[in-house]
Amino acid sequence: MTSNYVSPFIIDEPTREQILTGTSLEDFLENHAKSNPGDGRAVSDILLGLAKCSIQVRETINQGALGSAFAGVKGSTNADGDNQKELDVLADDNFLDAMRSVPVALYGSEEINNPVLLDSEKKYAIAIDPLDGSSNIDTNVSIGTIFGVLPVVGEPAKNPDETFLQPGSAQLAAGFFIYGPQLAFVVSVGNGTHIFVYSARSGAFILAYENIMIPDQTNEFAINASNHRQWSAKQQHYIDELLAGVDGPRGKRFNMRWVGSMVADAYRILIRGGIFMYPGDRRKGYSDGRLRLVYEANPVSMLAEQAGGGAICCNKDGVTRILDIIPTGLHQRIPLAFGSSKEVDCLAGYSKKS
Ligand code: AHM
Ligand code: MG
Repeated sequence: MTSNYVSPFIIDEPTREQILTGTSLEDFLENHAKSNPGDGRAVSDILLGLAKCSIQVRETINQGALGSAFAGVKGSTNADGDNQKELDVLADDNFLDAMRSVPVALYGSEEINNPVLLDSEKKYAIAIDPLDGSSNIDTNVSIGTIFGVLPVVGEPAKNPDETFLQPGSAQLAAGFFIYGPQLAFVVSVGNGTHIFVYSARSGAFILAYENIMIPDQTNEFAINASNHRQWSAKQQHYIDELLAGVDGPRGKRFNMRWVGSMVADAYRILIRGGIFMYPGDRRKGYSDGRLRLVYEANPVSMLAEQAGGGAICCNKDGVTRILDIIPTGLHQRIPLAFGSSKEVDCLAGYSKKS
């Protein structure tokens, strides 16, 4: 049977990829290495190692329920008591292996209780959540990998924890991969936040947004509103005033989005603004929220700040910039809010009110 059907997806015009400058991640990192004689080369090698691994992880994710990695719950729990899925563990194994061939001394992961010593002679450490949003794995919703790169301090073989107890401001680089409709890499090496999109056509990550800036104002918020009754009075008051819309004190309607994968909510906020919150609440084990300081809050806070946004912790002690907090443990949780700078300031104002 013959058909005259012509796919609308086959086009002769240049794609946006061809029109873009065509800067690949490799070019970008080579430039970073050359212009930063100190840590630049090592950081670039680590980022490239992570990026290559993300392509493998993405291939596994793309198989979905047809692949063996979607077999479901592995029957074990991670350091925080969450059920581990096959894919959580597989992603962790893949990234751990990838870090063996780059200058990483220590690997601190959500999926492993204690940091893993890879090579005590190396000078860098990686803090990673290999699969963020893992409750979305089976639901075909975006998930991701989020990480920060730290300089090693002290003696990694004797006291591996010490390196991970540095504040987020010590991060040399941070980023996340998002396994969504596109495979994208959001990264900062301390000079802005940039977004690379993976091109299957060229087999490379291509710079799609250079120096992305989060709009400073927003009318969109992200929070798991089902926890409303468990929040502090100040947190409830802030959200209630957003929900009051044009008739309330904020005088405008706010929209809500909650993916349940922080990386996906963060990507949306980078693209069009918004505020993300996971505050502490009264549920058992949730007094400091759900997100982990060292490998979730710190990387996303560096990316938000480098994109002109804000990132704070609001709790009973007041308001603190996330990147200034000295961690007490690799798996420590922290109440987290980040996003459009004026909205983050506004939330801080509510948290300070008596
Ligand atoms: P995870 O690292 O175990 O996937 O947990 C972190 C995730 C975030 O990606 C997301 O923002 C949050 O947990 C969702 O929590 P909840 O299910 O309470 O809405
Ligand atoms: Mg996870």
